[in-house]
Amino acid sequence: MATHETSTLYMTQGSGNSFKPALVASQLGLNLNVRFLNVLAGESRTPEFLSINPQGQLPYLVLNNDLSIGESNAIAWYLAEGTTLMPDTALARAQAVQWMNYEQTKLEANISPVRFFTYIVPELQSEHEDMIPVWRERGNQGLGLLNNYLGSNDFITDYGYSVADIAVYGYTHLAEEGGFDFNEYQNIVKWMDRVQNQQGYKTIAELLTGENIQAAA
Ligand SMILES: N[C@@H](CCC(=O)N[C@@H](CS)C(=O)NCC(=O)O)C(=O)O
Repeated sequence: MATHETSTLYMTQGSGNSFKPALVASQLGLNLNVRFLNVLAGESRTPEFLSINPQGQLPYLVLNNDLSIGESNAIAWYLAEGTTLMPDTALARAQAVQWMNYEQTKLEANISPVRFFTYIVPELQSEHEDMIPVWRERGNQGLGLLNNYLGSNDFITDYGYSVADIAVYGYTHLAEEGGFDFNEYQNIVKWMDRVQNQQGYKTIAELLTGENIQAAA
């Protein structure tokens, strides 16, 4: 397994995207240096952080040789490489990529902004009244298809629990905070329970505390 002790993972609290690599690290017992930036205070757009990540987004992983990786799913994938969280067949890895793209385009893309503007900064909701029902409708379409899939699949890929479950779980499990109704999605509820019962699982509140990630117990 690669050593990550001199790598730094930049994250922001409360974020389903930052939670993904943090949960991978927790479940694998990786010791990572972490730095938390306050997005609401503009810390992701300072000249200092933009010189590290020109996209100004979190999470972001800076490796000990100054190479770096953006995008939550890419960072999670990198950390999972060579571990039990990486599917072990070409087909299952392709399924993982398929669903990790689905997560970004159909789930996160809709759940994240609704949750952000209704739960994290509700004072800004009025500026997005036109888009909130659109994000909700699209998010429900995304959750509905995932729910159908999980009716006949215990995990995201045929390999079993993997980095793909963590990626899809990242924002899916926060959907109620965006007003999505899990009563409609009982297969997702059962799958979330399976994720939460995996070795080394910690909640977003436990992992995104502002402290370094500790090795899994
Ligand atoms: N597709 C990216 C999205 C990253 C993203 O939107 N990050 C948000 C926090 S959840 C952010 O950094 N916002 C601050 C900014 O854009 O300045 C990923 O999966 O990592």
